[in-house]
Amino acid sequence: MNITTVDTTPFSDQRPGTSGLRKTVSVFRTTHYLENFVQAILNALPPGERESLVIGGDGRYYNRQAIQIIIRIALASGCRRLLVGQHGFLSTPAASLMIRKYGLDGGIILSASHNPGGPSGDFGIKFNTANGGPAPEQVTDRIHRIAGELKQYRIADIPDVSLEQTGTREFGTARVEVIDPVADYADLMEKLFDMDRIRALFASGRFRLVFDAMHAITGPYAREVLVRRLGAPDNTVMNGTPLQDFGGGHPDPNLVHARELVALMQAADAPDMGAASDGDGDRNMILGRDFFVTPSDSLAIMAANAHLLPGYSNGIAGIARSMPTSMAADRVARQLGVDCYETPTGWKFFGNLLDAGRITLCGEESFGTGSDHVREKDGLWAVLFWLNLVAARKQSVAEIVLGHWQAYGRNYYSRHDYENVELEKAQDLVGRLQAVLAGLPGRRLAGLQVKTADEYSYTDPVDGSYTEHQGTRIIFEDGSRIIVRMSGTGTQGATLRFYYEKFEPGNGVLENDAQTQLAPLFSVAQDLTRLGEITGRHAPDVVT
Ligand code: VG1
Ligand code: CO
Repeated sequence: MNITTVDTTPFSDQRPGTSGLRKTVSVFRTTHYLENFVQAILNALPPGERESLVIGGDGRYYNRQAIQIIIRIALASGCRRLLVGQHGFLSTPAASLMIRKYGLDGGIILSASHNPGGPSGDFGIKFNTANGGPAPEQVTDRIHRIAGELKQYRIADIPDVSLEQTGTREFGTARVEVIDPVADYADLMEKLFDMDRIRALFASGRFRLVFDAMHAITGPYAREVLVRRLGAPDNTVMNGTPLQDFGGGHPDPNLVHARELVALMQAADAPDMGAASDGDGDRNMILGRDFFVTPSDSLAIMAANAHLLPGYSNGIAGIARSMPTSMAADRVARQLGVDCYETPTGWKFFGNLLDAGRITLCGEESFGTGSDHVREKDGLWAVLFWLNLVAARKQSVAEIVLGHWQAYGRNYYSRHDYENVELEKAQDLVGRLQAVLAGLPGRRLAGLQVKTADEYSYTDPVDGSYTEHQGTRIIFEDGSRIIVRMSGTGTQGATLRFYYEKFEPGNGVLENDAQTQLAPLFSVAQDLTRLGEITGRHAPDVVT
């Protein structure tokens, strides 16, 4: 195997965000751009801890070309074992499983998750460490620093490795194994859930599910688990073939982007349950008949019911949620007598808590839920969890949620996104908001008394690592919250996220529309941030 050393110039913008490095495809195709970043990842790892990797992606445009480049760079850096998903496919949760199951040093996942794909779309690289989870900040900071100084990369001179058939190719003493990306994952799901019970639910003919893979990575996984192993009819999986441009869609499972599914679920003959997943298979949306389960509620309901499922029958050790996620899960934790942790946005902050055994379930308001079965959020896992719940409780999705609200109260919740705002304006807005925080406690706004107002920072309780600037929060005496943060996953301008939450006790108004219920908080946030005046925006682009 010939290895060439190539002179290159460093890129200062290779800073991973909330979840990996995301740029447009055209940026990733800039000469040396991808090569540099992959070399920086490998250089950031101590020798001896970069010998085995899993590589795969969500099938988006440039996935296959990128994989060939990564194989060459990895071999040139001394990797001895590379597992690559067949056709280049691997969902994010399956990649996490592969790392853990085969004791690998890490994984490189090619995805920009829910961002659109295609030649003019986005591309991305996530790096996961040996625990199977997203690299923590210390590691991504090191990668960024190395990328900003990189002068050379090394690349092996080998032909393209065919990804079409599973099997092993040898290059000197190194092996490249093309593996079935689905089988191990499906086997793990069988261990966690009551497959017989779910199979009986489908066989009864009285229950219909539609799963929208949004032309992204979960199609093959959903077919294997739902159709082949659980006996659901073929037409259960819609948009099940991964496409390079996701069929022109935006593979983000929410009420706005999963329009086709939402329309199905609102029709007169709607299926009993609807679900969708995102580009790389780590997000999920759960719907009942004309009924939407907010991700925050989903996490709380999973926690309250986990003991009904085989994989969690011994109960849960604890729960974690990202800071902007509603506090519904906290109420369940209190009832169960387990700890509930609040972490910054991004799955990487759950890793230490999961590894230390402090939590079993975790989730984010952004359609992400997961457990200690892997170290990523897991879309199809969440769907199976809900299927198992429906089968075990013999209730509809809506009945389960309503019952939960009656028992625990309802945390009304909504997120408003303002996309593609000019960066300076977004920074200006956040800066001005922060400047008035100190004067807010004690003031009454829209009839609510402000309790605290601050910028969120976090000290990891396991390793003591500290991170700051993780969002601005205004918390009211009654537990209502307004949170403002800037997205760390976009590729154009800035996205401002406003998160709203208001609690209603179990004997209160439980079935109101969230937008109506939260409206007083919207005005408070708009006035405080001078949103309209600074950004010229008067309505959010996406409401979830
Ligand atoms: C968003 C979500 C966050 C999630 C991240 C990655 O980040 O808010 O909760 O972890 O996307 O999701 P941001 O910084 O844009 O708010 V995904 O499915 O990459 O992988
Ligand atoms: Co994703």
